[in-house]
Amino acid sequence: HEADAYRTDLMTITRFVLNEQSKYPESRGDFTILLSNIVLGCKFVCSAVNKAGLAKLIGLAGETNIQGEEQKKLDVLSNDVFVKALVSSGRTSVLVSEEDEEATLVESSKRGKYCVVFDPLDGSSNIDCGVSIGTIFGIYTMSHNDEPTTEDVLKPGNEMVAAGYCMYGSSCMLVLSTGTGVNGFTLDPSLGEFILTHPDIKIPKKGNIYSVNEGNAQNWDGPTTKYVEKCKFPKDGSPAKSLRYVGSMVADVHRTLLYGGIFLYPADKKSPNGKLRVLYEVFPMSFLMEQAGGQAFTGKKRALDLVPEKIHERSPIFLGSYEDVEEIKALDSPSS
Ligand code: AHM
Ligand code: MG
Repeated sequence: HEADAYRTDLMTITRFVLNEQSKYPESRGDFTILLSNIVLGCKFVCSAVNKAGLAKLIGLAGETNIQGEEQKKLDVLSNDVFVKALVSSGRTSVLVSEEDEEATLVESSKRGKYCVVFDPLDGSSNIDCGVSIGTIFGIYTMSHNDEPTTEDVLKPGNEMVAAGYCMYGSSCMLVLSTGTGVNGFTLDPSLGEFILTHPDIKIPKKGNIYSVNEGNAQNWDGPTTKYVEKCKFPKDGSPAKSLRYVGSMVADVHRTLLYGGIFLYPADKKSPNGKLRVLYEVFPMSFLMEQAGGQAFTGKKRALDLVPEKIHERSPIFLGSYEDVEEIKALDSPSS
């Protein structure tokens, strides 16, 4: 038998989602249209990120461009692309972006039944040195047909209908859950299509990696300190865990999802609510973790049960392999 040089049955992300939606007779393809606009945003950002270093080299990203206009920074540019793609999809009513202080309430002629919360380009400290960064998104449905308001997205994460992220790394990968498991798609740059490469991702029950900014250790609370100490000096004869920390949530969570282990951004004396944002960082990643068989905990409760009061609210987060998070829960409230 000759090994096939080319796979001939390509499961693109669009085909995959269409298949999934066809299980619901009431589905009218709205979600597929919404998702294809998110995918468009991801492809744009991927291409911009790949050219970022080069653009500088050939003088495209100086202070001003040839037309004398100021060049937008990559995160601002990414935000503009996502907002425009989502509004023009005609399927959204409320958008919340990390880049915009206020929620975007979509004008009536372009409204649809979804609300999207997103961080268009997360991992800002890694942009200029070419280390992996990503886009994170979560999707809610509108629960009424009246005027949309910011309150329409101030809902617990367990009400999200879908969540995902796109990682701009050594390859460009989109990981998605619509509430029935987690699937990973890799961008084939020559086709410009995301192809299913990681069907039904399950996180290992237990891992041997912990991921945290240990530079903050002097400000941690007792339980967080105790847990990390246990990772390094286990007393039960188990091997010490390895430390991996990129400083891009998407990269750190992606590795945790595939290899197992735990990612934590705890509260500390300086940031009593941690650093990461509930709506578009903590919720989507927690949704994916649970869908992959892991857990996500705030230090006090299940992360998806949080009810945000403000769109840019923060929360401590401990997420990853089921058993590793179980250990954190056993140390009473790490972040209280
Ligand atoms: P950003 O939205 O400004 O990029 O910050 C979020 C990022 C996450 O990707 C990452 O997990 C975290 O900040 C790292 O923070 P720190 O540098 O404090 O370790
Ligand atoms: Mg961010």
